[in-house]
Amino acid sequence: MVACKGRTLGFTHRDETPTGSERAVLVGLFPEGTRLTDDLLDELSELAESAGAEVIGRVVQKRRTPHPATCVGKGKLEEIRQLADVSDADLVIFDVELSPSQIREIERQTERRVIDRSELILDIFASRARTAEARLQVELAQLEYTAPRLRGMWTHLERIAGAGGGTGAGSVGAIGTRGPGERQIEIDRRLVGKRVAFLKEQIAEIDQRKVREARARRDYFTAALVGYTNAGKSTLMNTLTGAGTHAEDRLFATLDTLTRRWDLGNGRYLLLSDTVGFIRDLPPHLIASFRATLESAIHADVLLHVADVSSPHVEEQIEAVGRVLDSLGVADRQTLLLLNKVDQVEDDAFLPLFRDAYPEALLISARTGEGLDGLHAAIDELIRGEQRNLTLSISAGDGRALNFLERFADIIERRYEDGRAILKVGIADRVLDHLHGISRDVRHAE
Ligand SMILES: Nc1nc2c(ncn2[C@@H]2O[C@H](COP(=O)(O)OP(=O)(O)OP(=O)(O)O)[C@@H](O)[C@H]2O)c(=O)[nH]1
Ligand SMILES: [Mg+2]
Repeated sequence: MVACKGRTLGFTHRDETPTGSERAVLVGLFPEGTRLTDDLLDELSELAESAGAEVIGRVVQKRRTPHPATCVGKGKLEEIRQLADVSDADLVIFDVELSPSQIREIERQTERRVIDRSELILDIFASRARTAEARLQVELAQLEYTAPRLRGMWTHLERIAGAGGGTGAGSVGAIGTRGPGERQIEIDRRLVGKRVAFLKEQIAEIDQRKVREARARRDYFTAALVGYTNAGKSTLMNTLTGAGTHAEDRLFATLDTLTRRWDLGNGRYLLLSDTVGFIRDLPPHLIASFRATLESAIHADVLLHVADVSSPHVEEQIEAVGRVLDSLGVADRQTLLLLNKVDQVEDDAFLPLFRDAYPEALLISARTGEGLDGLHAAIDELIRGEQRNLTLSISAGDGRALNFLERFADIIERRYEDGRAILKVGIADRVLDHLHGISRDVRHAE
């Protein structure tokens, strides 16, 4: 509940009024035929709580297509309004994306502030961003997503405030005191435009730095942890590298990338990066502006896709992560699926089912260490790859290249001629590529 203390949920740019925790009604829209079970809005509820809201009610509707003006139908909207009235709610959170005009209309009819799932996620990111880089990226995503919604918000909220509408703290009062009106909106729009341009410049600079850093790492193999939020990526990072990074049982515990050396225990090591978790329907603006943070994942040789096998939604989560990887353009990257938290699976009968469904996956526990020997072996094999025999000639003084070769290729024969090492090796194409990146003076010999 402390996450958004001092800020108003989802309204970093619309309303800066400090409030305590806000009382929220959750609304979900599901296709006809969906079985209405209690857990339908569980993830949204966790997100809302992560952002510091108190969830006081849930409303679901089955509809084939969203109502163009209000997303849910008229009767549902009235139900939401009544529920918000009796439970003294400040806020209505929709599990789907709403257009600016839908937000405006729903707010008018419910007399409550309304945010959608994307705004909620952006808000959580805003409250968690620690590094300067993450802050810039979140701010840009927020401005791009929220700015188009500003005009409607202010004009009609002014009307609500004028009519004495609205209820909870910070819902409309502060917006009224900000003096919205056409002129104010125009000024703010110009400021938003300027700020967006400035942020883009700053982020471009960071991008360039990241590319330089990635180049500097070329003589390492890199692996990146990716996966649904709360799957156990940071915990695995800690277990594998002793990184001491922050792991916690809440959504989006990690926002910044951390890279550490990961020893495979046979003289070989690689660099492992932990990064932000994914979630279904991650706002596209957020993916776009987080590209730099995700750069280490985008350029990694191997992706370790961590999934929480103890979650009843593990299959959907694996698919959602697949979609994000797709949108990042890395869907065909070499990926190892890790079904984590096996220690938490209560019914052992499930495990063979997972083995069948994901035959390539490894069952592991980042907490107990179960299955990690298998992970080491699998990574070692992946990195060294499919080998072919070649003869290479390298300057005998090139310690960096020779060391690398000893680690990641099999040296079959070695002799020295005229200050050069002539090596017959079993080597994978990828290792050879890296070797050329490390040294310009690697020659193919007979
Ligand atoms: N029982 C069990 N719990 C685990 C395991 N791995 C992680 N957890 C718990 O799951 C929760 C989330 O772990 P994190 O490592 O923070 O997850 P993450 O994937 O980094 O999450 P984000 O940073 O939010 O994307 C924590 O409470 C961990 O202690 C495991 O193997 N077994
Ligand atoms: Mg994490």
